[in-house]
Amino acid sequence: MQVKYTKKGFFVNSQGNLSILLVATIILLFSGVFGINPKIVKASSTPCTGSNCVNLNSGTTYQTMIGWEATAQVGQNEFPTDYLAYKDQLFDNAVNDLGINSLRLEVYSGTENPTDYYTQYRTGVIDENQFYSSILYNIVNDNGDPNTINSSGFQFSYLDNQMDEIALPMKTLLEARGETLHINVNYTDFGSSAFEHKSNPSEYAEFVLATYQHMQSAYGIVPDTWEVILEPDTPSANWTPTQIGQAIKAAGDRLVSAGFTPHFIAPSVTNGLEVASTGQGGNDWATQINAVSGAMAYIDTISYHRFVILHQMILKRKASLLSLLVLAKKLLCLNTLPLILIFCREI
Ligand SMILES: [Ca+2]
Ligand SMILES: [Ca+2]
Repeated sequence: MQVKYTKKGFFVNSQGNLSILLVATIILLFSGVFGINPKIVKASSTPCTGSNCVNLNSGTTYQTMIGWEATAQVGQNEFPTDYLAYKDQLFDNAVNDLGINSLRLEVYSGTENPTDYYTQYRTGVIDENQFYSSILYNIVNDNGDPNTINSSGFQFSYLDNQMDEIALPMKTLLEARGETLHINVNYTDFGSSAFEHKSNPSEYAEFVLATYQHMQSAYGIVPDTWEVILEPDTPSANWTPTQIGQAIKAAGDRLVSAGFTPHFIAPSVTNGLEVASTGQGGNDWATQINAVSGAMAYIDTISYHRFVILHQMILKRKASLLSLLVLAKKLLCLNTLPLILIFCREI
């Protein structure tokens, strides 16, 4: 596999930069894990004209990337023995070669449950299908009072696994480079249950606070950012923009009352065209969230997923999106390839 690029010629944009990173990701996977050694070829004088070329113009700047994020999964659940053989090399490549400096740690909605099903899964009491099919998003309320946390009603073993197995090793590697690890905790809810956080903003707020307090007591670390709900526009998640806004307002207020500083990310929809008034996609998530009084003040980053290609939106910035970005501060986008997710953080 080869990548060719020149210092002069066409232009550089986020798509071009991403192409380099994603190809580099493939190199990571197939050279670090499987022993293949592809080469990156840099042609400095003659613009590359092939269909697989990326030409850079260092005189033109578009977005400023402030970080690269990956999901905190390296096969530790599916291959609990095998992954031990490659994890150190993988972390080293991710930090020192790719430049990954942010992790998305997922906390599933069924974390609020009196039973620790993740530990049952990892110890063989239940199998993978049982864990992922019906248990993951089955929320059982800790008690009848959203203002009183019953700690035995929350099971953070999966979050702890991501911290222990991935975040802490990468944090150490980044600090050795003089950098810091950004921890983005992402609430996931791809299933329905009799009790729902999305229908009870004060209960969602309790869940967020319980997670912050657990991480603080267990690791002395709190989330740098909290991604409110992953892909709410999917049929299995099925959150509305108003529900997200109400959850943000309640959780933000609750965190502030407890002495934390909220930095929320939303709406994390699968179709970026629905983020703002683009005239496509049929929804207007960020604008409707903004309509909930007090919600936008807690949003640090507007997010979307690039399952729908957004060249026009990315390069030219729709005016409505621009106005929201002024209210928020950053943009988080997700790009996908089979096997791996890469996120870009930009100002
Ligand atoms: Ca509760
Ligand atoms: Ca409670």
